[in-house]
Amino acid sequence: MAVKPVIDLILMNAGQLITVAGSSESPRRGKDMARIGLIEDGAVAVKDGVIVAVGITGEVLEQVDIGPGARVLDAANKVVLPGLVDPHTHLVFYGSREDEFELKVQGASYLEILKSGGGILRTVRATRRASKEDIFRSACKWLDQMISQGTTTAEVKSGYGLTLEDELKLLEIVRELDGHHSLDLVPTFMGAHAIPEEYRNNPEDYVTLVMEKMIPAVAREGLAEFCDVFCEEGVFSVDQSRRILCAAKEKGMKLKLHADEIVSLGGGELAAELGAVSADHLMAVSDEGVSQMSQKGTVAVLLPATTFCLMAKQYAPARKMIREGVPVALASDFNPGSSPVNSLQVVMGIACRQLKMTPAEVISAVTINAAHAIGRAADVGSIEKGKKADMAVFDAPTYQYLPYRFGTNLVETVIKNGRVVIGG
Ligand code: IZC
Ligand code: ZN
Repeated sequence: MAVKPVIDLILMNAGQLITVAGSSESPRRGKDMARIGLIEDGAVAVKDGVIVAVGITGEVLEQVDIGPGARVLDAANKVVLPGLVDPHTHLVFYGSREDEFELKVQGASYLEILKSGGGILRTVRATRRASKEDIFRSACKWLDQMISQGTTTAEVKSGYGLTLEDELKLLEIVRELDGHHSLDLVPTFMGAHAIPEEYRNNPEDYVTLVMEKMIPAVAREGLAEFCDVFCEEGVFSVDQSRRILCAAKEKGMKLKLHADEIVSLGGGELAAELGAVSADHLMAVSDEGVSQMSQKGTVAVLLPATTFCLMAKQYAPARKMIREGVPVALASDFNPGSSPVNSLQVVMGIACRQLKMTPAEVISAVTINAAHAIGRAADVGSIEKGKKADMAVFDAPTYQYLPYRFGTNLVETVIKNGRVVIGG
């Protein structure tokens, strides 16, 4: 008889264990987005931070030996999900912009504020002035808030430095945060987040700086896995975005794009053309963009909390994307301007109501598809043997209850790499 693994943690009797298993190779699309692998009376056994058995509690108990001192967690009447994955955040910034929020409530637009030197550029000024320690401390606070709400892996973009030194400083902070905090981070270089004030009259020179100085330095230091560009009217054109992303691709970075957020420029098409891993936002994506993304398997990372915070009318066409086979993921877009929201539970609630995604589709979108959007699907995003033991336990009778009960943190326990980091 095979030797049973001696486990150090078991979570058992779960009312609903949602595994989202079976899609580590490629993201879920179409009707498969609603297949979430529900097990009633479920259990997960963990050894050295890795999942070793998943199934009905009685069956899992037969397959393992519970080691002395092992943690035994009872999840009766609870819903257990894979640790949530947030594939789009801008969390290394300093300061806040609640005064601009007040102006927006009174009718000012996001792009008008940016054009007049506010918005991203204001946060750039505050972030350049701040010390590394201050930015680190502020980001730690955001990460604490995120993990307490069930997020165990997140992508983080630079983009509030906009000089070689400041962009490197922000990516170094991301690296330090990843080592220091239990939440796992995936770094993205986004020097092309805005044209900095000092290049206002010669934006092409800034594009050259990004391509010829910043990207090679970031690649040399191994500070970012992805490169992203804010392709938007008045920010970076489609042509500039293409050139920057091609330079990054040449240096071995994977690609993302802020695409068709406010104005329909063809960002979805560009992301598909370049083989980007994801195109994000897509509120104004064209039919052609959706069709090309479907053909290429580009993940659509939708950010409905941003649409909500911008008080915009037009949400991304999620139903059309799912119908046409585009893999859909969801993210917070956490940033001090267009989305001061770092709770994926809030995003899930908005996604059901405004994108008309079902609770099951939303769960695929914040777990396995989100993991695919940041190249981590082999390790996280589902509860299955061999994957990292990242799980969130919610005080909820059913999985549908999660997006239904909008605005309250329902997380009771979070397990990261097999360790209880929240509750328990
Ligand atoms: O600070 O406004 N959209 N980048 C692109 C942002 C929003 C962040 C910000
Ligand atoms: Zn963004």
